[in-house]
Amino acid sequence: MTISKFLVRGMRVRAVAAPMKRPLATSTGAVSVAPLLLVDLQTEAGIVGRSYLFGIGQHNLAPLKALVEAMAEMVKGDAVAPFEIEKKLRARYTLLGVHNIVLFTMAGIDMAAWDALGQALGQPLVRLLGGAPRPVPAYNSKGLGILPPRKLAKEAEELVKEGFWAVKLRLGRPRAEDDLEALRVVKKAVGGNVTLMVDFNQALSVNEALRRGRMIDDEGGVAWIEEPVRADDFAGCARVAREVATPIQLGENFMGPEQMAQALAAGASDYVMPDAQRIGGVTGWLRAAALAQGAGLEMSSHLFPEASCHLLAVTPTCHWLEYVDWADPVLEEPLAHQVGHVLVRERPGLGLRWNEKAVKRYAL
Ligand code: SMN
Ligand code: MG
Repeated sequence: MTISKFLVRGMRVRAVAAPMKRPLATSTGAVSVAPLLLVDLQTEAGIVGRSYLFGIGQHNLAPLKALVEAMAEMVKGDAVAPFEIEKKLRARYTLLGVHNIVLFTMAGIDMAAWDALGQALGQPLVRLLGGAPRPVPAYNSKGLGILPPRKLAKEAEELVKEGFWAVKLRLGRPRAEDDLEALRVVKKAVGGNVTLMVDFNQALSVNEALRRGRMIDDEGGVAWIEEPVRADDFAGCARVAREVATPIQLGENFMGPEQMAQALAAGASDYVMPDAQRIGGVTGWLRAAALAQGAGLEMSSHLFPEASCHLLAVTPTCHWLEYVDWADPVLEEPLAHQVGHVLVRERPGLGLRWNEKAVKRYAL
């Protein structure tokens, strides 16, 4: 098959609710099943490119599905060339605004297109991007939500026992003392050799973030403080980043590389962790990785570990992969991890294949 004649035929989109072994409560909402939209980009050559989108809530999957189907009509018959598809869709959506679910949908199509290319060329995404498969340092992010201290200690031990040297604790309880207690309990449970991140999920005012940030500085041993205040309050984030010694981490809510550039210009964050769905898929990630390189900032990933491991492997300032197993119930071959690392495999493209029986069972 010639790549120049490799054309989009259509998109098949299915909504599933994948069960989660450990529901995750954050300060601003809980996730107890993983609402996923499975995107199959069908090509005229018969190859199917696959990706998934994470809806956060099940009610978000219907509008996402409608958008994927609308965009599928726009790119029908076009070459499977992700940069060209991005340019076309951005132009078509400029008047509406390339944000939020419009951007997520574009990212889903982008990732599926890159996956199709990888399959057509028989290469894993990491090789398509000029890199080589290698283990990527990962933290176990499947648990440690807003839980009572007794449950936290047990869960922290379990997450480490699964074979990781880093975990992330969610904070943002109404009382700072309760966050401090949770932090102490988890630190004690995992011991000094385990890297510990904390995530406020935007729960705090700037003043409260300064107070709790100093509290965490005094306590010590925290690798980063994630999203202490509203994620798009770059001035507020910058103030917290300046005045708190522990590094501030932002990124899961960067809506495309353009917004990440604004955050960096404002000095809003010490580290960055884009989300493949919000940053604009593989294409958006590549641009974001160059921004992080230019700013000299360590770059981690948010969710989407299957795509993120390829992307981090070609990211100049690669830091940590956020490991979750939330898509595993619908995957033929879930991502493998070993001694604190996720392994990038030699499977073509992103390496996603659906377990069709499971897809049927969890269909919405
Ligand atoms: C998070 C975001 C979205 C869903 C679950 C958890 C959290 C993280 O902010 O960084 O893992
Ligand atoms: Mg987070």
